[in-house]
Amino acid sequence: YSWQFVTEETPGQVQYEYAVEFAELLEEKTDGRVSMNVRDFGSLGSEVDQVEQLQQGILEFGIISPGFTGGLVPEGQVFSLQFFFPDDQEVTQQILNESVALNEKLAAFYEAQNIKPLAFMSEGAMQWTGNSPLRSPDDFNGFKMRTQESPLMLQTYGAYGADPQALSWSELYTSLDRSVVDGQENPIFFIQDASFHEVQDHMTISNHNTYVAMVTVNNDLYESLPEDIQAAIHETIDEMRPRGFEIQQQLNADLLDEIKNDEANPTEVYELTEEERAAFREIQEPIHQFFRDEIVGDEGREMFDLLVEEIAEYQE
Ligand code: 6CS
Repeated sequence: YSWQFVTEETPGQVQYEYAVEFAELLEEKTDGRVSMNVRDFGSLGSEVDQVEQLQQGILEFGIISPGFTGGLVPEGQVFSLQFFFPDDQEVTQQILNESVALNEKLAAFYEAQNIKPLAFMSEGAMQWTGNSPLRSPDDFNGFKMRTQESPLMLQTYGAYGADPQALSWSELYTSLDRSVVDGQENPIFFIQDASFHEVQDHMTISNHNTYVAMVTVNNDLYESLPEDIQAAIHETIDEMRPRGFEIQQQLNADLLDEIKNDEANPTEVYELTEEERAAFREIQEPIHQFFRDEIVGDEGREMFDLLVEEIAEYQE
């Protein structure tokens, strides 16, 4: 088997580093029956183009962000909800690993689109950057916020009074530089590695969401594989779980220091207090309910209700 593995990121970033280690481990476990080619982001088009190629089986494996499948699998927009998963990244990763709502129910919605999620991984807590300070919901009034292609994500920023706009990240540096947009959200490692801090004056440690990506395989391909290869894929996924977490933790910690110490590109880093976060949370909570009641159907509601129960259990 000779497979292409695409990610939405470049060398030195979480998805890419994960994919390289995953590929090596799977090749080793299958004694070379599988060979994987990790592709660089960009050569195959945008994040959305990659999802389509994965659906068609032109690409076999991919790491994709649910934010780029909002139209295709509305249920996946659960990851666009702010202040929904626990702040504690380890607890959230444990939920991502073990949740039946996500690994069975949400996975089935993707499988219906010929994409099989094998794992959900945190790339770290999300932070805001802007060309002006972002400390209260009012600061978002009229703010041109860049988001991924998810209708619900646009709505979460609309609720703060922002003027959100969906873009591929390949266009984001230039768009920030030229003030086509005023700000964006991402985990710290990505803000530094994509150099967004060079064209933004402020960074807010808001921890308003966890950046979740999915490790996926084309479903038809997966179903056609012999059992021993399927088993090797799942073993690789399981062994990579702690590695994925370590990769993001390390990169997020190291690159925060890089941003703070970058004298050529000064960025004011401000950490929201719990009280300040509460003002944002209050605006987002009705959107959790809106997702449940208006965005998804009956099966999506079952998934959501189960996930809410699971989160409550893990938080205890
Ligand atoms: O902001 C984005 O769209 C990109 N952010 C991350 C952390 N990974 C890939 C994604 O396309």
